[in-house]
This record gives sequence, structure tokens and C-alpha cells, in this order.
Amino acid sequence: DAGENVVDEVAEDSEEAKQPANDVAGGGGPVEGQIQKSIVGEFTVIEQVGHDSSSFVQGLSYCDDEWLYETSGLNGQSKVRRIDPTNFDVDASTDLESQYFGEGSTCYRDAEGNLRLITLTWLSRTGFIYDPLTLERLREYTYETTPPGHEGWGITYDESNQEFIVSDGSTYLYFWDRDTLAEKRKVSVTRLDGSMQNQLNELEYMDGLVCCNIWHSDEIICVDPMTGSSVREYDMSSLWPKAERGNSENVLNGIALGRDHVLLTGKRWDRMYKVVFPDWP
Ligand code: DDQ
Ligand code: CA
Repeated sequence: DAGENVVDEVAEDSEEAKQPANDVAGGGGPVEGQIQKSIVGEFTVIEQVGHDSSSFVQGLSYCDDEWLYETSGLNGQSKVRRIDPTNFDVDASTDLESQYFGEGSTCYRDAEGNLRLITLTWLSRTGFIYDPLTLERLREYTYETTPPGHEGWGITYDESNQEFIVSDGSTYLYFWDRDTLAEKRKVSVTRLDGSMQNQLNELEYMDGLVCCNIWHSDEIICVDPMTGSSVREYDMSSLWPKAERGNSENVLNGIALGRDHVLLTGKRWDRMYKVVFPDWP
């Protein structure tokens, strides 16, 4: 599968992958006949804050900068948590029934202007909508992503188009109508080097792009939602050294756009990182 090969290639060739964009272009432009490597963008960590290292993070999003929501997975341990962004303490929490493996989530406003939190589960094709202020479960819904998906991975919200953007482990991003949850369209994701990319996990809509972290890699790629083409790619492997993460499943898997930073964390990470991107937006 082309997508997996690219992830392996970047991981094995991390020195080259870490070169900033101007180094790639600096030596007189790309050598003819060679595939140009991904342009890897720069970021700065401005603060680290604590995080519950038992939480198998699957979704992270801010809600009007007032609250932060985190959904977590593993059967019997899946939760929806409300976190206070002034001190990053868990303020409220509710459990999923043990048959569900919690996945991505995002805050949004519904047609009446009410704040809502929509969530996915991994293999149950079932999601839930919560009142984020009370964590009351208001609604259960079922979904099918088109083949070969049928899984729930990441979800984020595009307010200008009033649509959710959903991933399922395939190369596709799916666009769901906010009110009906019907799939309006889908787009296949392509990397800067032209290869297809699957395993799109946690998502965050930022400045007109859909940023996706790639499962089992420390990469975040930001994709034009109209074309599926990646236009920004980031190697976040310097955040939390893989050697310190213990289990190899403890990968980066949380992206939340705040007012003045992007918050990043991962599955069973003991901290979260406030990050800024110097050349973006
Ligand atoms: N997904 O997040 C990629 C959609 C699913 C991940 C499922 C990983 C299960 C691994 C459990 C390992 C526990 C040590
Ligand atoms: Ca997110």
C-alpha cells in the first residue's frame, strides 16, 4: 500500500525528513529525476502542561476557548472529559459503556446555536452527541463510512461550511452535513511527494486546512479539503521521545486549535504541548 510505504520511508529517513523547507530548496532546487521530499514545517513549543497518563487520547478540541474536551479509547476505559484550560485539570468526566472504544470528537454549534460535542467509536459504527456543559448524552447515532472504512477514527468541524470532516483509517476524508450527519462527499488524501496517505487519525480544522495526524507516526499533515492535497507537513517526533513513551501504541493523537496556540498530546502521554507555528497562519 503506497500510503504505508511513505510513512515507513519518512520514519527511516528522519534526518532528511527533518530538513527545513529552505534547505530542500537551497541547493539549487530539486535534482531532476528525484522525487522531492516532503517540506517539513517549523513549530515552537511555548508551554508544557500536565496530562493524565492513563488516558488513551483519541480526540481533542477546544469549545469557544472556555473548555477543552478530550475523548479516550480502550474498551472499559473510554471517557469523555471536560478540561479547564486555565489549569488543565479534569473538571468533569463521563464513561462510555464497555462495548464502546471511544474515538475522535469535536465541539460545534448546532442549527439553534447550542454548543454540542459529537463523538465517534472505533468499530461500533455508533456515535454520541453530548451537551458539553453538562456532559449529558443527548443523542446516539449510527454511521457508515463508504468502503473500505466502516470505522470511526477522527472528526473535526468546519464552521464556515457547517460540516464535519471524518476519517476512518482509509485514505479518505468524509464530509458530513452538520444537521443530518449525511455524507456529502469524500476526498482522497495525497502527500506533498504525490503518494496516497491512509491511517488519518485525529483531525483538526485550522485556517481552511484539515490537519491530520498519521497513526503510528509523529507526522501531522494539513490538507486542502477541496483537493485532498497536503500543503503543510510537520514532523512532531521531537515533542515526546519515542523511547520514553513505553508502549509503542502511545502515539501522538490529539490536536486542538486554541486562540493563541495549538495544543498537542498523545495516547497515555503525561503532558500536553502548547505549540505555535511561526509561519502560519
Ligand atoms: N485507532 O485509533 C487507530 C483508530 C485505533 C487504535 C487501536 C489501538 C488498540 C491498541 C490497544 C493496545 C493497548 C496496549
Ligand atoms: Ca481535534
